This record gives sequence, C-alpha cells and structure tokens, in this order.
Amino acid sequence: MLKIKDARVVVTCPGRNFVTLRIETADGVYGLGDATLNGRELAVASYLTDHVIPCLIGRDAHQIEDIWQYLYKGAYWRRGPVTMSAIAAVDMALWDIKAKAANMPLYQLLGGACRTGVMVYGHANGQTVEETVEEALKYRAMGYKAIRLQSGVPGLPSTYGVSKDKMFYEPADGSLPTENVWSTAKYLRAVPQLFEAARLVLGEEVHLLHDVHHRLTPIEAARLGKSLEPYRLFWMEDPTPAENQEAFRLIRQHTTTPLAVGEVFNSIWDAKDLIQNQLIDYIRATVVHAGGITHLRRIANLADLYQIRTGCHGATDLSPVTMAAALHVGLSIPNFGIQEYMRHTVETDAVFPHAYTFQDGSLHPGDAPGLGVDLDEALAAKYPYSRAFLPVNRLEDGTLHSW
Ligand code: EZ4
Ligand code: CO
Repeated sequence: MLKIKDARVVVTCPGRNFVTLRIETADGVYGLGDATLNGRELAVASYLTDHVIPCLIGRDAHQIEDIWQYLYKGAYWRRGPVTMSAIAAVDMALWDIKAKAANMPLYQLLGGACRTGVMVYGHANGQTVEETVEEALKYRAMGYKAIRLQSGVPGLPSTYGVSKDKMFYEPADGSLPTENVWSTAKYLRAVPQLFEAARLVLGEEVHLLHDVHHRLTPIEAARLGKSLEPYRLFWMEDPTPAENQEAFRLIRQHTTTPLAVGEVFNSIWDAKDLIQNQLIDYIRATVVHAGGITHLRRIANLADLYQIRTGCHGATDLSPVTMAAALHVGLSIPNFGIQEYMRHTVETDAVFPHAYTFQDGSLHPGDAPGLGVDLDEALAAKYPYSRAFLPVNRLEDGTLHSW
C-alpha cells in the first residue's frame, strides 16, 4: 500500500497556461500529471481541487486501474474534455509514482521499448509558400524527418496555425478570442500549390503533413485529399469534424491521402467507429485529453487491431508532463506512428525540467525513474495565470465557421 497523503493543483503561465496535478504519497514519492485544457484551464483545476482530490486522499496509489474506474464510473457524468483531462492528470501522476517506486523509467513498466526513439514532426508555417518552405528547410537542417506545413491563404488576412512567431508560437493568442476569416474556395486553391513547391525544394525523402483544423465538409475534404495525392502526404489531419464519424466514409471513398483524426477526442467512444471501419490511418488522441496513459493505451490497442497507428497531439498547450507520458507510451506500443512536437519555450522548459531529448528527428523519454519530468514550483509561482483563448473562425460574410 502506497497511501496518497496529499494532492494539489499548480497553475502557472510561463508564456502560456499550464495546469499540473501533484500527488504525494505517505512515503514521500510524488507524481505529476498534466491537466491543461487550452482556453478552459480553470474548469479542470476546479474539477480536480473541488471534486477529485478529496476522493483520492487515503487511497492506494498503486491501484491505478481501480482509481481510473472509480473516477470515470463513479462520477455518473461520463466523458467530456474537462472530466477526462482531470482523470488523465490523476492517471499520469499515479503512473509516475508507480514507476518511481519501481525505480524504472515508465516505458519499462509499459512493456519496454519497441523502437529506438519516437519519430516526431515539427511545425513549419509562413505567410507565403516561399516563407513556409524556408521554415521547413530549417526543420530539416535540425534533423527532422517529418514536417507539418501550414501557409497563409492569399486573400485572407490571417490563418490559424500561421503565426508571426516561428519556432515557438501559441495557438491561444488573446485574452478574448481573436477572429480569423475563412474562405474554403481560397484555401482549396492555395494548399496544393504549397505542397507542389515544397516537394520541389525538399525532395521525396522527408515526410510532409498538413492540418485542416476541421474546416471542410466531407466532399471538400475528399477533393483536397485527391488534389494532394501527387505530393504523397504522410497525412491530412482533421479534414472535417468527427462528431459524425460516418462522414469519413465519404472522404475515404475518394482519396488515398492518409487521414489523421482525434486531437479533440476524449474517449475511446469518440474513435470507435472510425477505428472499426478503418476510416482513418492515424489516431491523434492524447494522454492529457483522453483519460491518461491507461485510456490512451486502450485506444491504441483497439487501433492496432485495425492497422491504425498513433499520431498523438503534441502542441505547446500540452505540457512537458504530457509530452513525457506520450513518449513513454509511444516507445512501448506496437502501433506507434508519429508524435507531434511543437517545441516549448525556454521559460516553460525551466518550469518543467525534463529527461526527454531530441536527436535525429526523434525524441527519447530518457531513463530517469517515472515520467522523467519535474515541476519547479518556486519558478512556477512567478508566472500567475493569465486568461487566454483559442481564436474563432468566421466566413467572409460573418458566419461563424469551423463546422
Ligand atoms: O489547435 O493545440 O495539430 N495541432 C493543432 C493545435 C491545436 C491546439 C488546440 O489547443 O491543431 O494547434
Ligand atoms: Co491539429
């Protein structure tokens, strides 16, 4: 019995907001879990502090599965991003504790390494095709084997995922939501030109990815996938929203461009039909937003039956604690595909010192016991919470968009 003695939530903003759960056991071993839900951070902090932590005190930290079931089934109100991020934080912290108690890096407890490292992709973005390709060249020079390309759309003043800041940028950019203008017609004209230019300059070797951020209808997405086939994308991400999982059947019928979906999923039930009908190629559910290591492994196991691989979300709003957890999972499952890796700022890395390292286009979680991430609470306290939102999208006539 490894008794949970105490737990608390730490909110910090070293350039962007992070919510971290710290669980402490009676014999002094502690674990960390990420609970960051971009733009809705304090909702999860309250869920943990007001509703979850009181139920944890006195329990056996070793009973990870039972505690997961207790929090999921016991709440009566199942699923949803707030609930599942809170459960994820508890789950991560408990795995961290168990692996520290075993004096092993977590991936060893998860079955050991299946590969030498976890291939990652970086974000190249620019206002123009030329600028984006130039950014991609920088990533290639750093050793990246896979690069996501997002470019400004001619005729539109701003585009989500295309920022003035290059190597480091934040998806949440305003204390009230900023607004972008969207035109599907302009976008569908621009994207094939970007990838045509990119292949000419970057050649065939490097993997190229693109994120549509749920902006298209299924038939528009089908057309985009088809028009990108000559450039052999590694994947086209979130071409259309997936509340209606059936929608992907139509896209699938029209294009061989591989599909990646699921960064907003919080449960295996969000992905069940997509996986069982083999409507996608990569599942993007993440440790923090999909119920922790325990639940993500369940999703990955289901996906493996259908030859679907993982491609976990890894933007900067997922803290280094989630990144470490994703790396331990990615290293140890048979059907790992790729891991998104938007680099955190120097300020964030200082608040979360970590053992994972980047080399030759891959990350390795390192061999420190547990997750291999710490939280410098004194430094974290110097960065108070600062409200921030993701931008919203409107069509040129003002209609609120995204689908
Ligand atoms: O919009 O992390 O693939 N990456 C993405 C990200 C997400 C943000 C949401 O919080 O789509 O930029
Ligand atoms: Co995305």
